[in-house]
Amino acid sequence: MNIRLLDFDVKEDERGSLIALEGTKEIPFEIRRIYYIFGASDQVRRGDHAHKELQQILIALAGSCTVSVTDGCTKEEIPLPSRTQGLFIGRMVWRELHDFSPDCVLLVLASDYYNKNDYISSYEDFLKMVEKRGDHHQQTCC
Ligand code: T46
Repeated sequence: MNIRLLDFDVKEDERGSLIALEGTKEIPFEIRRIYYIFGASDQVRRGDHAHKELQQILIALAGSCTVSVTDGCTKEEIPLPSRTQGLFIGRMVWRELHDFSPDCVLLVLASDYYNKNDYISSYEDFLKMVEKRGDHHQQTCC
């Protein structure tokens, strides 16, 4: 699946800690947009869509949440409890965000500007597009 967990380098000294992220270096794309999500309760689910082209990195700066991802075949549930890690989500991955802790602040670095046309909001349409594009190999699929 087009996802991976990135471990960030933490600069630590007696004054505290610092993480620096640069586009095309620690972040595998040019950063065109930043947004953050907060005030979500453990009852809500966010996301519920895939992106045709957008690539993103999700970082739980405070608190925690869980991200469920699927490419239409394999499924994974990834807890995001640490501000020293970022979850890269590439193209054509269906994501759902849930189990937000009350203090969760989720920072998202995105490879492009906001574009409604890049969203796939119907899971059925997503599956059709995955098949059409031949995005995964037959043998890995159920
Ligand atoms: C994703 C997950 C992790 C904007 O105006 N500009 C923006 O850049 C974004 C991301 C959203 N919006 C507006 C669109 C909606 O009226 O903010 C409102 C809430 O957005 P949405 O329902 O898409 O939020 P989530 O949390 O379901 O999804 C967002 C991103 O849209 C999505 O790309 O991967 O966070």
